[in-house]
Amino acid sequence: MTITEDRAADAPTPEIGKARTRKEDQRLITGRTRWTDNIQLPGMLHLAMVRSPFAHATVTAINTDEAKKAPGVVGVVTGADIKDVQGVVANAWPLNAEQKTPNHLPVVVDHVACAGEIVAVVAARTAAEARDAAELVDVDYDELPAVLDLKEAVKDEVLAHPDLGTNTSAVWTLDSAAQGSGTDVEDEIAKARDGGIVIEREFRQQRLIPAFMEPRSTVCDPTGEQMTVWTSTQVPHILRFLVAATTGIPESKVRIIAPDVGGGFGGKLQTTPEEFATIAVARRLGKPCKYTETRSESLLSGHHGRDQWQKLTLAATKEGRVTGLKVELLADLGAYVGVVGGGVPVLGAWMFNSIYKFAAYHFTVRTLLTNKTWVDAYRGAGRPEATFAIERMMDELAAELGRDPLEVREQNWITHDEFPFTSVAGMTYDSGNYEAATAKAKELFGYDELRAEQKRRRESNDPVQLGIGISTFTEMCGLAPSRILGALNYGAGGWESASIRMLATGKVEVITGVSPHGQGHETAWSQIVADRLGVPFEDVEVLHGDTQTSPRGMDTYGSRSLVVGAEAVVRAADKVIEKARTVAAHLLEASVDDIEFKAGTFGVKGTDKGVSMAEIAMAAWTGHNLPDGFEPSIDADATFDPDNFSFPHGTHLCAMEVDTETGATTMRKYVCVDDIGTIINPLIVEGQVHGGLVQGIAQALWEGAEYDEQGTLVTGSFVDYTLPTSADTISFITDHTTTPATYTALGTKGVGEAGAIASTPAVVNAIVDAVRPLGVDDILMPCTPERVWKAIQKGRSVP
Ligand code: MCN
Repeated sequence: MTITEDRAADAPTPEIGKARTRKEDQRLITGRTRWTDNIQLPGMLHLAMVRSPFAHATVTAINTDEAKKAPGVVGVVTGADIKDVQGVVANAWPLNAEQKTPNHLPVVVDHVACAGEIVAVVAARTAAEARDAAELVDVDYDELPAVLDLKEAVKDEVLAHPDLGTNTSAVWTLDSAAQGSGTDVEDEIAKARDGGIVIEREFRQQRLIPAFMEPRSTVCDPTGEQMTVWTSTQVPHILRFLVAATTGIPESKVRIIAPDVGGGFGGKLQTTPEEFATIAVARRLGKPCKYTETRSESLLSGHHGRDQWQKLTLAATKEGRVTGLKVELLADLGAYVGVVGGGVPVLGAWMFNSIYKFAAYHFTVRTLLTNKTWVDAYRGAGRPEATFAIERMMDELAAELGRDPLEVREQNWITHDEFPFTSVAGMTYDSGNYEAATAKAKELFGYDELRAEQKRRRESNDPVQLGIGISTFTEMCGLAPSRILGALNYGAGGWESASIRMLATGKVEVITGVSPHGQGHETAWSQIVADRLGVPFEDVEVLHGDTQTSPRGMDTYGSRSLVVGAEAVVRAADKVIEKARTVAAHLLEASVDDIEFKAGTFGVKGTDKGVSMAEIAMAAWTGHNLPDGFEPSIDADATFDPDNFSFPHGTHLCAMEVDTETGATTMRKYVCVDDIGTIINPLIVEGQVHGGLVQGIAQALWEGAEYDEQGTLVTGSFVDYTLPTSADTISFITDHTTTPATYTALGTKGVGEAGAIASTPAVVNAIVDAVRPLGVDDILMPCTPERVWKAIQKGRSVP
């Protein structure tokens, strides 16, 4: 598709690049919006879920008599009652045809595979009555042995789903020699064992919980011709498809609305048991129903993230050139295979090689079922895990060589003159400049000065040691392209859609297929359209998140909205310009070829004659004076499916002080220089980066979901699950370099996950760097003072 060259981007004060405050914030932060839980419908019932306290059990009997008699109760529904109509919680990314995928019923009939599974639903006039009555539902369970540990799960001695006969869901491999993108990794490792360097390490990616601000909530109104579902989701379009596909309700009779959604971080890209259960119960009772989870339910039964054991073997020459990397993963899926499920570790498969040039690469993941809450995407999904592992390995290599870790990275990274570059994993990176981002980060950080201070502290045996952590990263986001997703067995496309309606008053309505949940799309999309069409920013209205107004879309995840969704908007805008040009030529009595478009006005070249976009919109609306045969509309629709993923990159540097007597860690300085190509709104980008950084740092220092031996989530509230606040972090120094993407009109790259992907290894590398002279070469995350202290004691005791 050709992009209109003479678009209005050279308007007097371009909107793109302006740090505008977000137009949506006014309603979001002053309580003037409607979250799902605010929705009230006449005669609406409230639901409460009866959840299994056991991790693995057979349900032998359910007695609902007492609950049915409780005040306000209208119905109590069990899994058996809705067995054939409740649909299934789908897995949209089977890794291969052999994948074992347990049937995931929203309300279980007889088999409970993790604590928190729904065994019955109570519907009552108020939420309090529903919750009280849920306590009266009497469920008999026969407890079964539970498998809770990944390394135990591999042995298949205890099965999470006995009917499957194994805990292994799938094994998936990428091999550079097999696919022709590199040499054989075993050969490179063998060569390195004979005169080079081989580093073997095992890292743990602990289980995390995507703790969004707004707990999940769903309202279903089944009473009209068309069923309407309001839900706090990232994926209204995918949900509409899966509800239709698994319940038999035609897609045309399902309207899904994601009103303003208070965060998701990947946690709301799941189509949830609670959504399906609410729909099934509402249909059975014939009344609108609402279910809103408590925070504890959210932590227990919203999907979790990460949870992998990672075994890496890195081969290098004795001069420090990396030659091969072998990655073996065990990935915990929990009790079921989620919507993306096993695809999460696979998304990381192309990123373990990161910004480096290796000769050989091999990646294998074994996805395993256990009796814990299911695991799916959490901010970064697969890429933070990969970045963590390779960045830790680069530090280990530097330590082995006794060299500066930045210098070793520089020796191995792709240089800016080598782009486009096809990596050993087989991805083609379109553009990047790792040297520039690193040079800027080093300067902002005061790298040499901090290294000098570190040396002084080491030499003086200061009890507080200083460590410097590095993370030079790239990531792969902007999910599309559809063809590649298809080749990977992903069940949906990656394209995105947009429509632009030019209203008679000169205002512009933009309909986008992506569905924001805190990212500020309304503002950024308005900036893009204002520039493109030369209309005032304030005149642009962005509509999203309702499958009726926006019938086509693939929704928001994988930092895809700008690079795919907004590119579709650009293409729709360019179609509007071309239609308007024809009308302008007619009105100005000139040839179309003589019409030029600048800053919202169509003019005749070499004259001062012109007509504005708003005047053309009015002319198209009245239809009074249009060219012969011209449809009276300059509106346009477009769909965009890019040829490549988006590859943002950056360099993060972190200084940590570690008290070697107590294990306490303190962040001293954090610098991040990201390169996300063209920046649409620097203020939004700053917010995205800050949020991501805090989440990544939290994985390194504080967060971790823990289960006891019975499979009970012991970090089931914010008392036990340490979610940081701004008071726990320091002021970050952020900056950027700009290397535009080459395959999009705007040249943008995604940013929504970058901070979370890059920051975890920077922090852990810094802590390990601080205490390496004490014999420490790794610390399990989260690096609590206790773990750091124990690692120091162990390091000191190792000769
Ligand atoms: N942006 C920009 N210039 C760029 C890149 C991005 O101005 N070069 C702006 C975009 O216009 C958009 C925002 O930054 O307003 C994020 O854009 P993008 O990188 O396209 O990411 P998405 O909009 O697709 O958002 C998804 C991403 C993901 S995957 C997670 S997880 C995440 C995140 O966004 N969850 C979030 N950011 C979040 N922010 C909030 N507040 N809440 C969440 O749950």
